[in-house]
Amino acid sequence: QPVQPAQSPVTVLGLGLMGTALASALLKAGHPTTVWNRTAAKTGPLAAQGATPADTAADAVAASPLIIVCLTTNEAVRALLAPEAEALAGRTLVNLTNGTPAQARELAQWAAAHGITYIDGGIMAVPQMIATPAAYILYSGSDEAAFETHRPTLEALADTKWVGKDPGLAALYDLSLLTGMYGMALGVAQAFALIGSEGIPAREFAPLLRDWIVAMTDGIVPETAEAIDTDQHLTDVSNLAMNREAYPNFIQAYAEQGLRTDAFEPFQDLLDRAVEEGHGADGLSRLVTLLKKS
Ligand code: FVH
Repeated sequence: QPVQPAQSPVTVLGLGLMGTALASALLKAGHPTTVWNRTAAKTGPLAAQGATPADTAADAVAASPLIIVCLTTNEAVRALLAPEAEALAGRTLVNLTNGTPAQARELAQWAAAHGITYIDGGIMAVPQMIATPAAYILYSGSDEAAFETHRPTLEALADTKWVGKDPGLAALYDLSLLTGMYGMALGVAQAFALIGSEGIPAREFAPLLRDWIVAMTDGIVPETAEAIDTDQHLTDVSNLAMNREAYPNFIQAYAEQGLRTDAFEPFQDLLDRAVEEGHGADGLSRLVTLLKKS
């Protein structure tokens, strides 16, 4: 049976920007919330909201059946929790620290060896979005029933999306989504740098850029997915041979306008390789296969 949110105690380890937002959301949802942070002063504002600060990580772990950890890195998580394995046994550990699939799998193995239920998570939100409808958190782990037990509590943080029983999957989804974001952020930065090279105000250009990116995303994402899943990359829209010929204009324009070109040069290499390997008639979806190492 799912644990009733208002009755379920939770511990939050790590009170950085994100951990503080998580603990605050749990408190607002009525959970008795125990908090611990390496730098103890950060517990103050949460204590004022009703949280119970713990003197040690061990005390914090002992306070709740559900432990949420959100530190800078998984290396820090390992270092913090290794001495607490015995205290964690029989409890559910939800790790919302950003990391790789391999790190999540390794932590899950460590947890299983110590009788700890491990759920990995990827937060698709910034701290200010926590507990708003725009936020969601991806979860994965071998014990789906444990996730279901704690889901009502975790829903206080953000919408929950279960992605599978392999503990590495949440990190895989998380990093894949963030990869799309970083690629877009780089494109947005270069676009503003280019338009700004002639003194055009960013605010004037922003609506055009936004609408263009939204329209392109709406087309490219589903079309690329279809092409990958059917292994049909031929296109009558914008093929790689054409893009290869057009792309030098971009690099040249960046240089002429006084911008750095290095962030965008690798794309030319990719286009060249695609055409040289005989994929000139294919669309941009073909690049996915060229990004694989072998
Ligand atoms: N902030 C964000 O927008 C993103 C959104 C998506 C998810 N990320 C990930 O969340 C993890 C934590 O991020 P954060 O924003 O809370 O980060 P900081 O504010 O820098 O706080 C870091 C906390 O980690 C503690 N800590 C670091 N190293 C150790 C350690 N060796 N032992 C114990 N605690 C450690 C740190 O403690 P202190 O410096 O205050 O003593 C903070 O509590 C992260 O994976 C993001 O990628 C956030």
